[in-house]
Parts: sequence; structure tokens; C-alpha cells
Amino acid sequence: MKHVLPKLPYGYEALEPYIDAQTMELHHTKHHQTYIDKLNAALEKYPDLIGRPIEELLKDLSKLQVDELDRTAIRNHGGGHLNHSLFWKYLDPDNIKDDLLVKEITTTFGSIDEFKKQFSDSAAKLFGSGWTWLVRDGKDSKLKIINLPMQDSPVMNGLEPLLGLDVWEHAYYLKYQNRRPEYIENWWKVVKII
Ligand code: MN3
Repeated sequence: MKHVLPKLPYGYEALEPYIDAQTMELHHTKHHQTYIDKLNAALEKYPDLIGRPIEELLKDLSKLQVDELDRTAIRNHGGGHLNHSLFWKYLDPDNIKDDLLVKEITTTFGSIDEFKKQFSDSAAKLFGSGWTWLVRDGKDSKLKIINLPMQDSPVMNGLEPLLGLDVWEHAYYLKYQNRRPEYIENWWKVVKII
């Protein structure tokens, strides 16, 4: 089965005024859809890969029996598909908290405010296009903040994504232009888990 665009659990206008409806609609129906279309196109030659979940394809990326150009396409567009599918889930106009994760973040970083500060600093400093992530490292189970370039996914590196912020300009430019720190600050107001 081909990959399809997931429905959002809220309307495009639900995150106003922090993330505007026009950005949400373009981001979902154009950017995310394009990653999916290009992923599906890259997988066309490989019928045995078409039904596999995108997480699996990215975890096994280096082992897939595919042409190198197609491997790069799966990395970029498959990463884009997975990252955005997660991003929509991290957002929530009701700002509901995950108490267990809040506790773990507090233990790891000292306080939620300190975690937010470190995460926001990391996102503000990311050069060019990419994502800032809160991940759990498969090796030691510890929480970490990392930046990844382009549409690279944490799962490619054995990391479990817990929270991710898209700092590609398409995620904020219409409303915030070059003011990425302001976008980051407002994004916290519509994050679901903390
Ligand atoms: Mn994006």
C-alpha cells in the first residue's frame, strides 16, 4: 500500500495565533504531501518495500537493497514523511501534558524551564534547514536534545523521537519571516506533551 497523508486531529486554524492557518494548510497539504508523493515514486521499483512502515525503512536504510539515488530519496522524503507525521501529533491547541514525560524531563534537565531553554537554544542555532529533537537514546535510555539536518530522522540513528521542532523556513516564514526565535517561543504554547 502506498503512503498517504495522515489527517490532522485539529483544524488548520486551531493553533492560531501561534501558528497561522495558512502556514498549517500549506505545510500539511503541500510540503508533507510532496514528501509522500516523492517517497512513493522512489519505492515504485521495489514492490517488497511498498507495504513496510516508514519507521522500518529508515531504521534499515543502510541495509536496503536499492540504488543509491533511491536510498537518498527514501532518506529525504521518507524522513520528511515520518518527521511531519510526528510533528502534527506533538501539536495540540489544548496543551495536554504527559505527566510521565514531564517527570523524566525534569529529572534529566533539572526543570521544564531549563529543558525548554536548552531545546530553544539548540533550535535557534541550527544552521540552515533541519529539526531539533528530544530523543531517547536506545543505548542508555537517556533523554537528549539533538539537531539533525534536512529531513534526517532520529530513528536512522537508533534514537526514539519524543518531541521535534521543524525549523525549516517553510514552517514559520509566512508569519514570522526571519524571526525564528519568536516562532520557537510561540511553538511551546501549542505543544502537546509538556
Ligand atoms: Mn516542514
